[in-house]
Amino acid sequence: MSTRDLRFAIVGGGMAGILAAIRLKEAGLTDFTVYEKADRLGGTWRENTYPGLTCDVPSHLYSYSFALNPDWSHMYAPGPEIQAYFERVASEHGVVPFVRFGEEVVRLDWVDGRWHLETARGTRDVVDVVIAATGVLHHPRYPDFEGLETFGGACFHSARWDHGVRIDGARVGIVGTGSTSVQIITAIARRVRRLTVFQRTAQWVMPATNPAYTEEQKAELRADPEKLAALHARLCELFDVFANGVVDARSSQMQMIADACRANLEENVKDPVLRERLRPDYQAACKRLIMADGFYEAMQEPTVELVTEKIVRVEPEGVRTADGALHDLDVLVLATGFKVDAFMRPMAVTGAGGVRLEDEWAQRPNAYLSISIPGFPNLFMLNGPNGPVGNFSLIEVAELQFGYVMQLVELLRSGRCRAICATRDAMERHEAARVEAARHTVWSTGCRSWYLDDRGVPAVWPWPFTRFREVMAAPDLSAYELA
Ligand code: N01
Repeated sequence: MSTRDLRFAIVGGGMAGILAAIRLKEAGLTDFTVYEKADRLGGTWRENTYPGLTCDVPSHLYSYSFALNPDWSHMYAPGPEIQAYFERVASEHGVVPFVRFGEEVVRLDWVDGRWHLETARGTRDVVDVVIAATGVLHHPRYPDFEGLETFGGACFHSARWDHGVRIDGARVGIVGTGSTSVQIITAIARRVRRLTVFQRTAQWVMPATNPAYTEEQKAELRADPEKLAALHARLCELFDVFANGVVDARSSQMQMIADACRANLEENVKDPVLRERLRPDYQAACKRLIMADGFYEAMQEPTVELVTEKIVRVEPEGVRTADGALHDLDVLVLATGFKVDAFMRPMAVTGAGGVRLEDEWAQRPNAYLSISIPGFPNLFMLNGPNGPVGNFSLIEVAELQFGYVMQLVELLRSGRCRAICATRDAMERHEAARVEAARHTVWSTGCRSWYLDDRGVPAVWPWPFTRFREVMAAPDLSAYELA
């Protein structure tokens, strides 16, 4: 068997795309291009620039295992620092020359055993393998409020923050109370004239203080890479405990989280009326758990008003709620989340025999182990559908997935096969087991959240994270069709 030279396209230059590029280079597979639609790397950390943006996963965990960073400023690093980290790592690992910026991939066609790629600018490429690293929380979801377009002030989505708009001293409204909104509220409550928080569903909030690392601590980690690695490993273990707990709604970890959230609410919201309005009626961690420092304090600022009446429409002057009240606003921030089922769409992808991804995913997106779609050979997704999401590091998830993908790539490179993709049977068996297991997770305990698919099934990895590690360690080739 002779080895084969492979050409790769990596779609997306965020955390996972940078990772894929670094790993391919390390493996000596340097015939690749990273197609990035924007003019900078960084993905979600490039797109989100809202005030208060912080990673709610500890920084020493939210780092590439091969590029640990002794210089994180805080336990939970601010967004711009994370963006700088990704750009620095990409630059230090020589990724940038492989990137074509301003190139949005719009088409992928599997023709005669290779992927034919086309970008919005008309650039064409023909590659053997595509790595889709297009992110999950990528496409903003806008609410369909009547009259939204008539609003007379500034209005934007949290992921499209308009820094030209003055917040200081303004009357600001914010729709939503997810992780994003909580960070924005905490950051701007004292800067605005008035902040009106439109809450559809109350949230459990896990207190998470965010101490800065001292210069001595940073110097110590810088001087001792083993200590830095041990810190990363310790956090991985700690988060495993959490990740293993969420898959059993009655686990002791979930009970501890529920107790901590309840105590946070009871002890930190003084006004009993406000406290009840902020009290959720579902189990903690059913929605993505909010980790926050100072949110309840912000909600009790005299500038902040909590509105729980339903929004009925937006008018030129502000937001009208079901009780008839008009909330006058200068700025309206839509922290309303993301379309989480798009993945690599709207890219038009046509696989073997002319099957279109749009049709394959007509009901909902799916892939064997979140990575490979039957009928779409040599196309591998990172952070694809139904994978581990939640309050842990998507970097570790992507690293494990890419280690798995590289083993499939090795089959192509070594000449064992020319095309590989999961079988439909393997995907369907996996999906049936996944749906059954998902029923016992905390995400199924009765709340609305972005984890749930159109059937109300959590679109996540429903088993312990340790099992995910085991499955990612080596592909079961009986689940694949090799051609
Ligand atoms: O979005 P969300 P997010 N009318 O979907 C409300 C990650 N993240 O941007 O709960 C009124 O969680 C909606 O209400 P309800 C993290 O994974 C990470 O906050 O559906 N309200 C909800 O309150 C997170 O989970 C970091 O009833 C409407 C909010 O908008 C994910 O991003 C930081 C509405 C949307 O919450 C998404 O968080 C920040 C409507 N029509 C975010 N439509 C890190 O630190 C929606 N809402 C890594």
